[in-house]
Amino acid sequence: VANFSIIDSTLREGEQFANAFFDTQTKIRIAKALDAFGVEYIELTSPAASEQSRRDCEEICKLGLNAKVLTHIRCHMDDARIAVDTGVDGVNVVIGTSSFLQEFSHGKDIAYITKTAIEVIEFVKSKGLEIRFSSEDSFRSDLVDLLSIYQTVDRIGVNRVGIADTIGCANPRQVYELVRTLRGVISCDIEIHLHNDTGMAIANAYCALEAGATHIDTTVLGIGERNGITPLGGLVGCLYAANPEYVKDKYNLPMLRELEDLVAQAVEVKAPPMNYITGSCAFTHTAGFYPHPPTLSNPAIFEVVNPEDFGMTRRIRSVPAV
Ligand code: HCA
Ligand code: CU
Repeated sequence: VANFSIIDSTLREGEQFANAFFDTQTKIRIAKALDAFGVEYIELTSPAASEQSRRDCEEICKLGLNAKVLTHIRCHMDDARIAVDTGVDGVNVVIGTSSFLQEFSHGKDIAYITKTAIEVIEFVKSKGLEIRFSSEDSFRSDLVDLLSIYQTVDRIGVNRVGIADTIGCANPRQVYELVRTLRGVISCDIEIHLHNDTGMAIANAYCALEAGATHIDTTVLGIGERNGITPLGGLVGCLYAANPEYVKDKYNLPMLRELEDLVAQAVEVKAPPMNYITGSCAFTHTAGFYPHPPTLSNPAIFEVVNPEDFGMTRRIRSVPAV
């Protein structure tokens, strides 16, 4: 898979993590580090959420990052009006489409959702900004409803539609099928947002790309609502395994560790030692079970990732032969 973009949502989805309270300076540091790593997009909390989030959004837009800055809003004209004045490059709009959310969140039917979506999309486009339309809880939404609303917004000209596995219930085969089906009926780009409740978020993201998705949502260390979404490090590791040269070229891989440390500190967690790529034991090999440890002569025998590409070092641990 190639030609994908990462939309990092550490400063939006990540703000919903149990222990996340980012002040302005912390948000700026994280945004700069994400930009230096090379993610294509940074998604920020809705400026309609609070006066502080609106000001922080404006500050981050003024940094002049290479990454495009998006903000994430409900599908509502009040929020859209605030969003377009912040200086963002684009707006990620979301509305619940499953029967659960139609009933418990906004109480609106598909006809109403479609009408509001058109109004918001036309408005954001008229300001010359990028626009994505996403349906929350896509995997428990009626497929006919979903395809119909996506086709409508595709026709009026969104940059992307988004699929969200809000409760983390999807498996790779279901993700592949939904993205593939959608790919067949619309022409705009496809973004996907995957929660990790059952540990599927990286595999699901990979399958989405194979099926034709173009944009993947991540957060640093996977932080987010409940146990979070697709982790940036794990996704990049998995894409590297598939195409090392391409991924090395696209991202500043040796920065991953620093970026993760920054976010770990900000939310006061310790990344687990067995974390993908950056974990303290990710490149620790235990010698002693073979008379001549093969990892010493040719690391590739037991390594899919070359630690040096991520600025990490290999460690050979000797245990006495048993
Ligand atoms: C939310 C829910 C969301 C949205 C995802 C999206 C989800 O906090 O608004 O915009 O695609 O998981 O459904 O994060
Ligand atoms: Cu989410």
